[in-house]
Amino acid sequence: MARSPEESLKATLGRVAPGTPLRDGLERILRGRTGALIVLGIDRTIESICSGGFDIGIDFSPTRLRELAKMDGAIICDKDAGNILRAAVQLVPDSSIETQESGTRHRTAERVAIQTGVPVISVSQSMQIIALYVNGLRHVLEGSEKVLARANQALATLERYRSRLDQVTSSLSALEIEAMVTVRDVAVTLQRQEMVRRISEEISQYVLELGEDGRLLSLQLDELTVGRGPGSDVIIRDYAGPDASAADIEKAVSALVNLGPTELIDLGKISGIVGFAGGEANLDAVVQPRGYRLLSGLKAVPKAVADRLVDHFGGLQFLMAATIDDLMTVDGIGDQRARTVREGLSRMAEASLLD
Ligand code: 3AT
Ligand code: 3AT
Ligand code: MN
Repeated sequence: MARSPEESLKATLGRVAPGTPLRDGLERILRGRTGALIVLGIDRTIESICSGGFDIGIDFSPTRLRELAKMDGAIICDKDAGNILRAAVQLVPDSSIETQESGTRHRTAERVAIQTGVPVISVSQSMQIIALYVNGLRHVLEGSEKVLARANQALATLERYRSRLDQVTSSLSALEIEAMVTVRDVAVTLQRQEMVRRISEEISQYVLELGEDGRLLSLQLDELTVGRGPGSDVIIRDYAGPDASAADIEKAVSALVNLGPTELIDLGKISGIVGFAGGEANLDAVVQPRGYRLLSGLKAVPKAVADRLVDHFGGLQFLMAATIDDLMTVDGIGDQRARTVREGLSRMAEASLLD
């Protein structure tokens, strides 16, 4: 399973988070002003670029790491920094790999990370910073106060985005029941979904990065993400048309996720991802949902049954109009379930009238 550089960076951030022995060791090195070059993992490629040094093979401890960092050269740990395997190693990565860094320690760190895919940590003696190199990414570790300040700002943003998302989502539900949804309503809801997803993602990275200093933040994030309801995939499925396959939906979701920040403002672009033609000019066209999202709100209706209902009736409007007898003609819908669906849909219709 190949991970993206961003995912590998996140995993590494977790390993060096405050509260871990590795972070403790790195802080000690920083305070001792010796600097260090630490490789997190060993494989064939790493072996092949190691020269000199000596085998150690002891349990990891912060003080051991700090003592070994007094020597020149790199320290090799295993992937989870449970053991220190080697020290005083000269690393000889491929010198044709481009690097933006200047000092030999940092040039080496960047090249080794790119060449091997194994995370490398540098503690700079001259600049007093700890940096992670993961594939082509570089991330400077900051103190928890700084990260928390940024995280709290993001949290306030999430709070605003979340309340706006709740607004557009309940308005979409009401419009769906009244059969008055426009392409714009769908695009705006997806846009808001994605904005909330992005900022939540950013905060969960801070949570990882903060380790034991991020517990409160993690609770706050949980609180702001509960009850978010179905994701973008369900909305897209509602509007992508009956011929869209699961793979099509997946592709659309990843297109949404990969939109640049300015593209995400463009509702025409988002409507195109769902499969609506005409872009910007077509935003006021009225469209009908299949009904997956609203049905997913009925706890007593399993997904497979909801799928069959939508397949059978072809759209939310027909479902809303269906009698209990109509509903019972669908496979897997008995008397009991038909009533539950009927009542559920009626309740939603009433709720939308009250809004
Ligand atoms: P000292 O006795 O400490 O001066 P050393 O052999 O222990 O020498 P270090 O590993 O302490 O060497 O490295 C000291 C500096 O030498 C670090 C770097 O700026 C420079 N240096 C080492 N290897 C190279 C290299 N291959 N190319 C350019 N500069 C290098
Ligand atoms: P500082 O910011 O000064 O800590 P730097 O990138 O300027 O880092 P230097 O050239 O000053 O790096 O080298 C500092 C030490 O880094 C010297 C040596 O212990 C270690 N180092 C540098 N290159 C390698 C390498 N290829 N393998 C192992 N250790 C290295
Ligand atoms: Mn230097």
